[in-house]
Amino acid sequence: MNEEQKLADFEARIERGEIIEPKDWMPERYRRQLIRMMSQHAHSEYVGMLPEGNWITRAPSLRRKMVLLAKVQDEAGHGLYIYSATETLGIDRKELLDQLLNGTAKYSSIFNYPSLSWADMGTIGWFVDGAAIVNQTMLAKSSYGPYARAMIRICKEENFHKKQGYEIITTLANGTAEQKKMAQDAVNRWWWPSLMMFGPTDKESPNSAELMKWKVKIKSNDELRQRFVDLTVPQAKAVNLTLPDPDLKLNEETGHWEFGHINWQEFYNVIKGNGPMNKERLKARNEAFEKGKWVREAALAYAKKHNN
Ligand code: BYC
Repeated sequence: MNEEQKLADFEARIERGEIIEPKDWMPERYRRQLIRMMSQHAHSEYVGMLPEGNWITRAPSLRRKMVLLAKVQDEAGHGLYIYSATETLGIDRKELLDQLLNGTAKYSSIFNYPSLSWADMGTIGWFVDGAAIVNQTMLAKSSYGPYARAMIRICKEENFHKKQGYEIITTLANGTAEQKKMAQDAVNRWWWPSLMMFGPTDKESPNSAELMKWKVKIKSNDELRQRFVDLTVPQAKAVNLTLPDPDLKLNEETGHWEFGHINWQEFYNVIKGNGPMNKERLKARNEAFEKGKWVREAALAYAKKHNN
């Protein structure tokens, strides 16, 4: 088969809903798009440990500390699954990590915001993991097998994460006036950045058309953002917290919650590296990498000794 026939064959497979596996023929562009998206996702999990890691030593009880510790550890695991899945596309993890550590790779905008109070642990689980579930439930049906399979397990764990976050928020929202204020303040700060997690509007999204044609993404950025809003508004009402958007209103005809204008200038500013915490996040990851050098060397030496 020539290249044209191979492409037609590949697209026919996608059309039939077949799953593409690492050794199957794929267009170079499909491979590159997956490496881009999956590595950004792996980096997000890896950097995403930092805002919550910041509160492990200050959790208000032993139970909360154990749960948060387990959650942050899960995020590291998610990073590992997705780095491994990305390696099936013929790229080395070391190269991907280098790109993260030297600041040339992207990771989710959301992790460039600071976690200022204990209530942020609730809001991150509720909003950030909640948004991730909406996005990743779709990605579990993605056309690339290793990515889709990683998403199934990740989504199961994210469901626990979301519940632990909502539980923290429910406790605070039903607590003292001060606790309720703390919960509301966290909701006010994390709401808009959470909506930005889904990426630019469909009109402004350069990659969506190609990714949807090849069923890497099954739903568009705007469709997923809307689903997240529709799911979250009733949850906020149930705990008597207000979402910081005066334009939120239910459209009785469509059944969807309409929402106000997203500050896209802020989004682009954050993904260009100028968000409130971009520099600190990269610094923390670089320091951790340096501090872990002796562990990597020891592990390699051990493996060498015992494999010989
Ligand atoms: N942040 O054409 P578009 C977690 C970039 S972690 C930064 O729409 P696409 C968790 C985009 O990359 C889970 N950059 O792109 C962990 C592109 O730039 P390049 C995080 C963003 O790929 C710890 C440009 O903007 N989830 O759950 O079609 C604790 C144009 O965008 C963002 C994932 O990573 C953003 N928010 O769609 C708690 C999901 N949005 O590459 C929780 C996997 C867009 O052309 N990724 N950009 O230079 C995806 O689903 C898709 O890649 C996106 C973007 C929806 C994010």
